[in-house]
This record gives sequence, structure tokens and C-alpha cells, in this order.
Amino acid sequence: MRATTFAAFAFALLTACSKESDTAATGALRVGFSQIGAESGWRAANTASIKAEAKKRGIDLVFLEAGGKQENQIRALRSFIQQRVDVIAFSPVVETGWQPVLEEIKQAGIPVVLTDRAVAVTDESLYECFIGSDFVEEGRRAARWLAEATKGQGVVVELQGTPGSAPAIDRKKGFEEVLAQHPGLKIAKSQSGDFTRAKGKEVMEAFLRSPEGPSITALYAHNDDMALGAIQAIQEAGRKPGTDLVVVSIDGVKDAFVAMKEGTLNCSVECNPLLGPQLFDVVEKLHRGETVARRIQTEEGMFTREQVTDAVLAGRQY
Ligand code: GZL
Repeated sequence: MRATTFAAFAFALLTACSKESDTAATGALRVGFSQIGAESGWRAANTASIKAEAKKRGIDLVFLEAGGKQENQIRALRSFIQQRVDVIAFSPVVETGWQPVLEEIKQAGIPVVLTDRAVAVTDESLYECFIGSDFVEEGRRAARWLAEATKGQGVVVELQGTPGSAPAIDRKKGFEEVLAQHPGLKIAKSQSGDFTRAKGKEVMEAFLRSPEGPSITALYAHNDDMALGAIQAIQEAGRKPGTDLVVVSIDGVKDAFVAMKEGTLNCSVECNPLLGPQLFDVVEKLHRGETVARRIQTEEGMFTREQVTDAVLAGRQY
């Protein structure tokens, strides 16, 4: 065989092998996931669920955390386009500001799945599916429990989640909708604790030091982590969380169950973070070219301190 022919043959063979190896290497479904950050126990459980499920299914997961910053999420989404992943999924830190990057992803022909939180866009075709809770109903459940527990009377303070985030907007909306039916329950102060324990404690300290402080009889926190920080502030102020100041929050993480067992937290409305299985069911369907539901809502309950036995506590997955 002449040298040039052999070289051409060898090159063709190597290229074919490399293509073959590329195909073999990229035989696994490749998914880019942009996570908000690590702000709460809920988020940690959500991340663990997504990573564990991808591993279980042999999915090549490119997982990027954004430290709570939208600009980092947008950068991550653009990097997924460059990496030509098969599907992009993300939990949007806030509702607005996504349309341009979602249009770029659509242009690249990559399907998008939203998990946990929704986005506000004018073109619904920019994503295939939103998997997450009904935050408005979570807020309603918290208010219904509080109205029942206080016989519709009291001075409430509210720790809101991240400003502009779907859970903060909707949990406030649902809570106020039910509270409007109980004129004896008034929200005296409301401020963001950004879903973190530290900020929840700091804001609750300020509430307690304010002129309305001595009259506060109830706290509504948009997540357990802020409630747990606030409980510490209430105790340090010499008040009794769970008795002379009732506390209701949302998530249902393990630390909330510990607090309910101790009697410092009265009620936690469940918000299920274990979205990994549902996410990758949708991702695999999309990859097979099947249609998927536009909206998948997680089923959730509510827990009060009276229900929390050692067995219930031991049985909690997150
Ligand atoms: C709710 C989720 C919220 C949790 C918080 O689905 O987005 O963000 O309630 C978390 O604990 O930080």
C-alpha cells in the first residue's frame, strides 16, 4: 500500500474510531443543571436528590451552583449551550430576567425543564415543563393553621423568602388571602430573611426590639431555616417560642421536626425537595422525543408538633 493511501486510510480509521469513541463516551444522556445555591436545608436536600438520581440512572450531570446570584445562573445556562448538553434544567432564583437566555437556549434547540420555582416569561414555549409545589396553597395552609391555633386573634410578624422569588411572592399571596378572612389577625411587620437561618434570626431580633415587639404573638416564616433562626432570637429575648409566641413555617425539613419535637416550632407546611426522580423522568421522556406534562405538581402535607413522635422524626428522609 502506497504511503499516502495508507496515511489516508489510517486517518479515516482513527477518525471513525474517535467518532465511535465520542459516541460511546457521549452515549450517556448529558444534562446541565443550574442550582440556586446552598442557602437552606431544603436546598441541600434538593441538590442531593438531583445528584443521586442522575447517578442512579447513569446520566452525565453537569451541576453548577450559583451562590444565590441570577447572573451566575445565566452564565451557567450559557455554558450548557456551549457544551451542547442534551437537556437543560434549573431552579430559577427569581421569577424575572430569564427570557433572553431562554431564547438563546431555544435557538440552540435544547429543551428546558424548570424545577422548584417558576419563571415569568411571555413565551411559554421557552420551557417544556415546570416541576414544583403550589406555593400559594402552602401560604394558605400556614394561615389556616394559624387562624385555627390563635382563634383568629393576634399580632403576626412575617419573614419573607428571597425578594422576587416565586416562593416568596406566592407564599405571601396565599397567606394574606386567608388572613383577610380573619380581621383579628394582623401582620404588624414583614421583611425578607432571604431563606437563611442567620438572616431570619437578625430580622426577628429587630422585630422584637421594635415598639411592636412586646405585642407580637405569632411568626409566619416562608421557610423552616428562617423560623429556626428566629426561634433562637425569641429565646434570647426571654420569650417562649411555641407557647407565648406561636411559630408556623414551610418546608418540613428534619431540623423543623426536631424543633416541633422540642415544642419551639408549632407547625411546618411540607414543601417536598426530593424532585430528582420526577426531573429525570421528564428528561428521559424528552430525550426519547415523547411529550411531557407542562406542569407537574408535588403532593404535600402539613405537620404540627403534636404529630411529631420519635418514629416520625426517625422516618424523615430530609
Ligand atoms: C421552595 C424553595 C425554597 C424553600 C427554601 O420550593 O424554592 O427555597 O422553601 C429554599 O428553604 O431556600
